Amino acid sequence: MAKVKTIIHVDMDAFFAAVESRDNPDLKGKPLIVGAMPTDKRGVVSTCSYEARVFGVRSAMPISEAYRRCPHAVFLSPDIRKYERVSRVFREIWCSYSDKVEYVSLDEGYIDVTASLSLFKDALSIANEIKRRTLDVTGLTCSIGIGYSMATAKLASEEKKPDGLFVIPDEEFFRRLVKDRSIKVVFGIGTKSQETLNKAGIFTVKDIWVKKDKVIKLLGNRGRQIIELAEGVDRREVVPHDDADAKSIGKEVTFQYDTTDIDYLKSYAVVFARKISHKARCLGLFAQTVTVKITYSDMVVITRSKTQRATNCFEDIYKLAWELIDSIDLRPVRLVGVSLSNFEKYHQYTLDEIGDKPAGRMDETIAAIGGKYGIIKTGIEVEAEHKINQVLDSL
Ligand code: TTP
Ligand code: MG
Repeated sequence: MAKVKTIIHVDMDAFFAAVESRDNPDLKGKPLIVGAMPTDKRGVVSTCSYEARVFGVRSAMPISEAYRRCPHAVFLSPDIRKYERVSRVFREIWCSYSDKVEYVSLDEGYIDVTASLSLFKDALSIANEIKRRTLDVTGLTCSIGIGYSMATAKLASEEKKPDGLFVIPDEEFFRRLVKDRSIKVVFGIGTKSQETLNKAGIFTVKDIWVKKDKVIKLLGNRGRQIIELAEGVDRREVVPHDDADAKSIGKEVTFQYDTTDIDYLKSYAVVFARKISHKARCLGLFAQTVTVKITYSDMVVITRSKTQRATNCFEDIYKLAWELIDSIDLRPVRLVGVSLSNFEKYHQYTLDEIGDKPAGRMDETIAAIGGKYGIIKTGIEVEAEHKINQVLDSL
């Protein structure tokens, strides 16, 4: 039998908004919306204070809708650099309890404390200590979940938000807790799968348990995973990101049919650049080297790299990847990948990065208000996705 794990999931409360009201006491207790400005037609809400949530304002909502619901709120633009600095401080606290810490985003992470329990009283004491130390050092509150798996720890941290602490000790407790809840509490069920399952009459977690065949028929192998998660089984391990030891961050795709269409390859480079730029930013990493990997139809693999001033900026990454793709021998390609490596440990911000360089600022704003969530896209990304869809439709 697998060893029982104890996992802690930490999620800061109203993170961007909490940092802003910490730094400006006039904002305390007020509805505060961090994101685009109300005059910005295409912008969205990054996050808002719990006072604004009372009016129905939510992350990712169009800013115009947020303004309609809560016109008296204070609207602020995100200051990602500041949030990255704060994040580094509380991540250090997490790391003092285990060397198995996985960061999911700037404000969220998993700590596997299984091996640390002999050093500390129990998981509850660790969680309480993390909450107290985080508040002392950063002035911010967080919500913590303790579970026997990553999925249950995450679910637990959402139970008592804000400033919450909740424990899901075992499978039996989990099953009792979620039995009659909407299927969206199951890790891995997004809006699309929810719609598909709802259409087939599957609304609650219990429905998944009793209609397993239907779930598998509708979602295939992913359906099998979802059934396991709905039953409280999650085999994932916490994968520590050791910033100093991170070797590379990359994404690649193997095509169904080989291609010689260079614009198709470049379109994937754009999509990958956004993803790896976001991940590098979350980890506070700046890469000196961008690499493009190509596997040709005859399985010959080539890599082309370029080393330059360290960056994690989307625009720098895709432009370098494009240069590298332009330099390859164009014959049928089976796989394309883009990766970052050679990370600089202590990055000295340049004036361009701190200041008004339009590309950098745009990149930062997109990362803040939806890059990760795919809500806001630059023109180049829209074009790239269009190209990819065109090719996929023609297959
Ligand atoms: P979340 O942890 O999802 O939200 P939150 O910390 O603001 O609030 P909660 O108390 O419910 O945890 O996201 C963390 C930060 O990520 C959030 O402060 C802003 C940013 N974010 C976006 O920029 N866009 C989004 O759509 C979401 C969900 C978050
Ligand atoms: Mg949060």
